Amino acid sequence: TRITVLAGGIGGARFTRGLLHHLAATAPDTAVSVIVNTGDDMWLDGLRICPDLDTVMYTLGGGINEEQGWGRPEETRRTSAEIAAYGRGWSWFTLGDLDLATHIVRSDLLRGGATLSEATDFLCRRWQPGARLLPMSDQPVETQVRLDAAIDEHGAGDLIHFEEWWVRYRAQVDVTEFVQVGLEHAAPAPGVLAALLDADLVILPPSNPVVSVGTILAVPGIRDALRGTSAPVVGVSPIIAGSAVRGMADACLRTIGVETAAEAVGLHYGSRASGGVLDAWLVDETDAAALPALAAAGIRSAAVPLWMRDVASTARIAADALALGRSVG
Ligand code: GDP
Ligand code: FO1
Ligand code: CA
Repeated sequence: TRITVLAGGIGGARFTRGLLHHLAATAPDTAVSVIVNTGDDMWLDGLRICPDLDTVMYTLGGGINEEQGWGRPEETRRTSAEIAAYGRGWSWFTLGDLDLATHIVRSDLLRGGATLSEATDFLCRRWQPGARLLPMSDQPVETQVRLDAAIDEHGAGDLIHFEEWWVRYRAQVDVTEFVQVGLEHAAPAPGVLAALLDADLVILPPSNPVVSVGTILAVPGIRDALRGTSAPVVGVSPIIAGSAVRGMADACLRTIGVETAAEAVGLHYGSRASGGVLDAWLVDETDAAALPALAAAGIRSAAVPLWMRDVASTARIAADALALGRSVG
């Protein structure tokens, strides 16, 4: 059996860890591929940083800083502080000293001519994540946000990197749009389309629907492959009881005019029968009132607990997503 997941950072990584845990106990010969958002990637201090790829790799490989959700446990910020002392880098974006080794190795490989897919495979040889990690594209695609008003050294209407808006401004300043710079030169990375077309089940985990899954779907060819696959496509809501749970996804949804609600996000993805990408949508038990509207839109749904409290509770969510997938497939 082949299962493919479209993931951002923390939400996608934690869901996939639960999925692998569930599969290890029930269907150990299942092959899982994870197509990962690379729109958050950037060059910083001469290094290629891939936040979502690294979060997925460390989470699945047992090397994640659990409290923080990204980076490695017990890192020091000494190197970051030294770079800041030179007045270089982004003082508000910290690269831990252990994480820096990953960026150094990846950047070395890229400068030597490797593709991002090849560099990712190389890093995964150490971390053994238990799933195949596929960057959405080997070409750089950068998510930028357009500022509504001037702030610091930026003017109204300027585009800044998504991570600057997210980390420096905590998504607390208004933006008018998200722009994926480089999309027109981007193609799905090797293996991405096959992972969608040859899958037995495709899962949209509880990742940010705008800047994680939305960015992956924007890569030319990916949305069509998802719409065209014979596999059922099941989504898991990243919104519980009108809240984005962890992080500021509500600010992203507001910007694109979608309410922060499980029902609204499900309808935003839409049913495959009517131009969207979903066959089924798993919502939290507290969002059961969304079921009739989803059914009316042609999306099969079910309401179960969706808090990823630990690996065991997350494995249960993955089992429920698989069951919902089987019910449409
Ligand atoms: P990022 O790249 O680190 O922001 O990670 P993702 O895009 O993969 O996922 C972030 C999203 O995960 C957040 O916006 C939340 O909506 C969602 N999320 C986080 N924790 C939970 C949880 O316990 N349950 C559910 N259902 N969603 C969650
Ligand atoms: N998130 C922060 O809030 N502050 C940071 O300083 C920060 C550094 C960082 C370094 C490497 C990495 O892989 C991730 C990092 N993150 C940091 C997390 C992160 O980039 C974002 O939370 C997500 O990409 C948002 O989608
Ligand atoms: Ca991210």
